[in-house]
Amino acid sequence: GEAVPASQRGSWSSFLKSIASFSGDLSSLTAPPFILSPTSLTEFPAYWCERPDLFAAIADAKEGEARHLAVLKWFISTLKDQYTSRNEEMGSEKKPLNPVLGELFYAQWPDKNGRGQTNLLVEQVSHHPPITAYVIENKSKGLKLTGHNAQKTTFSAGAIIVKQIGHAILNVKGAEYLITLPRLRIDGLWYGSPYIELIDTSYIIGEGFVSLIEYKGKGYFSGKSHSFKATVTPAGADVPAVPASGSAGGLSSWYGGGSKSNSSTSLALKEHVIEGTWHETSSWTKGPNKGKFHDVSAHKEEAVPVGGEADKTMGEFETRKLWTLVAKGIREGDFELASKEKSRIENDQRQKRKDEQAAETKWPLKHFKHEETDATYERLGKLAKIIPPTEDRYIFLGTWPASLA
Ligand code: 0T9
Repeated sequence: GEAVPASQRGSWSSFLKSIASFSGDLSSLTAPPFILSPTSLTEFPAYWCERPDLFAAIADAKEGEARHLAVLKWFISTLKDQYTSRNEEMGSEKKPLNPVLGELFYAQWPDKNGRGQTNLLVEQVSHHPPITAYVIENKSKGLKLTGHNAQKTTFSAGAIIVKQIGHAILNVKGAEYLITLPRLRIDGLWYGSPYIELIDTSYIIGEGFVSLIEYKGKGYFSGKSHSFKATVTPAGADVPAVPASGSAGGLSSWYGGGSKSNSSTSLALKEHVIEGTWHETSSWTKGPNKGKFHDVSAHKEEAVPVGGEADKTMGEFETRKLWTLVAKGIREGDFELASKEKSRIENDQRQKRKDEQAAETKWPLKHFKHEETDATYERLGKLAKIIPPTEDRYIFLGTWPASLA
């Protein structure tokens, strides 16, 4: 691979071999230094809110259809940060730090121009497999996003396929939305410059409407990278059934004549279709609205503000404190420091688990309570026949740290 430093070629190719012969939790595989990111996965939920004005705009939209479309617009606007920002900042996708159980991340986007203050709280609620729970709240706007994330990875035709497990529930002044997550395909591994393409489908369901979002990349029917097509229909209309586990199912219908939209008459009139690229621009292509739907770059990105004064008050388990020296080592090319510190953290974790076992106790979650089912997921998921019919959830206990007051 061209992006692989000469001295790390051997370790990169053995890393690729171990990925290829391995399915499940990639986070624990040891990767060569050039591909390491100094950022822990606990920071990733911040991507949901790097355009706080668009998040706040949801609350200002009229309830029902207009608000559903505002949710869709905000959702699309988060994808660029979620899936292309490491490439832009570090030259390629990198392997994030694997959070420890109980790792925390707190942050806040201040009020500006009447958009209200937005708080973020993240807790690593499982280590093996890694599961991250989060809540993002803009109280003055009546907005609250609660969710959790895990991944199942497989290797196929030289690429890593990442199935996202988990979902998010958005609460807007009492109205609830279910948000499911797209699949990822990580390509460019051979060359040592991995990048993400989104594939398959995801849903937004709420306030009587269903958005089915289909993703495809370059090369599919000569499409552009990072393409999507969102079909918004009233719930109860004939939502195109997409096999949850199939790979091309959602895409084959893309140019396939659109039988779904002809199926019902009065409801079809209410259908909106939006097409474009999720990292740049998209337009209305069907339905009452014409022209531009969204231009992501028109909304300023605000990286999550952390550090500074907050540093002094940070607890041992807050991600930026916990990983300080590992991150420093990675940033400065001091991999001896990075790996020494990483081992220290991992040994400490092993000891904690041993002690807990001996005492027959379990690490207590600080901010969330785990439940096996999610009634909101079930109720809204039914409207689009989502598979699986239920998922577990992490309920936020409601206590914010004083630093975010
Ligand atoms: C939730 C997001 C998720 C987390 C990351 C797959 C991945 C871990 C999960 C899904 C966020 O909302 C969105 C963005 C990026 C996803 C990561 C990309 C990635 O490569 C890692 C996996 C675990 C790896 O580190 C694979 C090995 C690496 C060498 C390839 C770059």
